[in-house]
Amino acid sequence: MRTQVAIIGAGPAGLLLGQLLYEAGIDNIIFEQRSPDYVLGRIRAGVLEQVTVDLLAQAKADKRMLAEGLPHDGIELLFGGKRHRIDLHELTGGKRVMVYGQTEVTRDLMEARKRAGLLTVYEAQNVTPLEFGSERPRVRYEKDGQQHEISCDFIAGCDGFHGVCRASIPADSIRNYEKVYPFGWLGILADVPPVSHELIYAHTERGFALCSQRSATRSRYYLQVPLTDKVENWSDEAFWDELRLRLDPEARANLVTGASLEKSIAPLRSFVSEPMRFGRMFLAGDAAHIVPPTGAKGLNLAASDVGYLSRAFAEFYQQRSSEGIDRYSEVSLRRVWKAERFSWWMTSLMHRFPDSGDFDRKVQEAELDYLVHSRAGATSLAENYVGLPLN
Ligand code: FAS
Ligand code: PHB
Repeated sequence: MRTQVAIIGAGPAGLLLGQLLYEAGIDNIIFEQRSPDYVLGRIRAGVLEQVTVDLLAQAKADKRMLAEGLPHDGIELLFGGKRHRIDLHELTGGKRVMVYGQTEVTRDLMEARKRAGLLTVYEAQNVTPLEFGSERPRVRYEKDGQQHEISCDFIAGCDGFHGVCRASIPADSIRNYEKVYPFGWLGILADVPPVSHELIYAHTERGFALCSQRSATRSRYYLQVPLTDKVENWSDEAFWDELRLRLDPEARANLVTGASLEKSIAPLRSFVSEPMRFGRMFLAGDAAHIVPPTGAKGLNLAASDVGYLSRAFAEFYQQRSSEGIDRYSEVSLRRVWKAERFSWWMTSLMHRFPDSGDFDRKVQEAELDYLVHSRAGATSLAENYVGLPLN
C-alpha cells in the first residue's frame, strides 16, 4: 500500500490535516490506535479562534458549527467578588470566538472524511514511523493481528502528547521545554443551562474556576484542584457546592445544577519540543506542544499547525517547491511560543499557587485591577484570546 502523506493520529489535528490535504488533491491515510467512539468520548476544548473556524471552512467541515456554534463577543473576569467584562469584539476591531466543543469538531471532521471516502485505519496497533530520515519513509502497523506496512512521501505526527512520533526521534535531535503547574483542573459536563451567556474566568481565594458552555442547554465547568486530588473524591454535589463558593452572588443565584455526563481531572503543563520537523516526518498539535487550557489555545494551535503544514505540502506537490516544508517548523513555532506565553500568563494570573506568598497575591490582584481599567491591558488580553493572525 502507498500514499502521499501518512498521518498518525485521528484527533482534531490529524483529521483536519487529512481534509485540508484532500481539498488540495493530496492523498492521505490516517492511522489511529483507538476506535472512533473512544476518540469522540474525550471531552476537551470548547473555544475556537477565527483561524480555526476559517480552516474548518476550507476543510468543508464547518456547516454544523456555523448552525449550532455560539459566537461570543466577550468574556468576564471575576475577582474581588465582582465580574468585569472584556469586550473582545470592540477591543479587536470586530473579532470574536466561536464556542463549539472539540467533540463536535471531531465528529464533523470524521463525517467529512467519510463523505470524501478517505481511509482511516482505526484500532491500528503498534503504529511505527520508519525511515523518516530518508526519501522513502514508511509506516508499519498491526490490524486484527496482521502486520502491514505502507510507503509514503511524508509522515505527519498528529498523535498527541503521549504519541509514538515524538518518541521515535533520537534524543540528540530534539529539545524539549517544559513547565508543570502545581495544580489540575477538575472538569464537569452537565445538561444544564449556562450560568451566564459568556464565559466567566474566576480568580478567588479558594482557587480558579471557569464557567463555560457547549450550548444553551449544556454547560462545562472547571475547578482548580490540588495535583494530589482524585476525581473519585468529588461527588457531583461536592462539585456544585465548591463552584458556588467561587462565584459572585448573581452567578450563584443563576447556577442550575444537575447530574454530570463526564467528570475528570486534567493536569496542567506547558510543553514545546523543537524542531517540529525531522527529515520527512512533521509533528503537529499536542504531539509537539501542550498549553494549560486557561487560554483556550490547545485545539487552536493544533489547527494552525496543520494549516501551515497542509499549505507546505500543497506547495511541494503543486509547485515542486520545498520552501514551505523547510520553513514549517520555524513558522509554526513562532505562533506556538506566543500562545505558550499567553497561556502561561493567563494561568499565572488566574490561579492560586500553593507556594506563593501574600506579596504574589497582591501583585495578581493589582494586575487584574490594571487589566480591567486599562484599554491597553484589556486589548492585549483580547487580541491574544481571539487568536493572533497566522504568520
Ligand atoms: P489529540 O491528543 O487530541 O489526538 C491524538 C490522537 O492520536 C488520539 O486520537 C490518539 O488516540 C492518537 N494516538 C496517540 N498515540 C498513537 C499511536 N501510537 N498510534 C496511533 N494513534 C495514536 N484545549 C483547549 O483549547 N481547551 C481545553 O479545555 C482543553 N482541555 C483539555 C483536557 C484534556 C484532558 C486534555 C488531554 C487536553 C485538553 N485540551 C484543551 C487540549 C486538547 O484540546 C488538544 O489541544 C487537542 O486534543 C489537540 O489535538 P491533537 O493534536 O489532534 O491531539
Ligand atoms: C471549555 O469550554 O472546555 C474551555 C473553554 C475555555 C477555556 C478552557 C476550556 O479556556
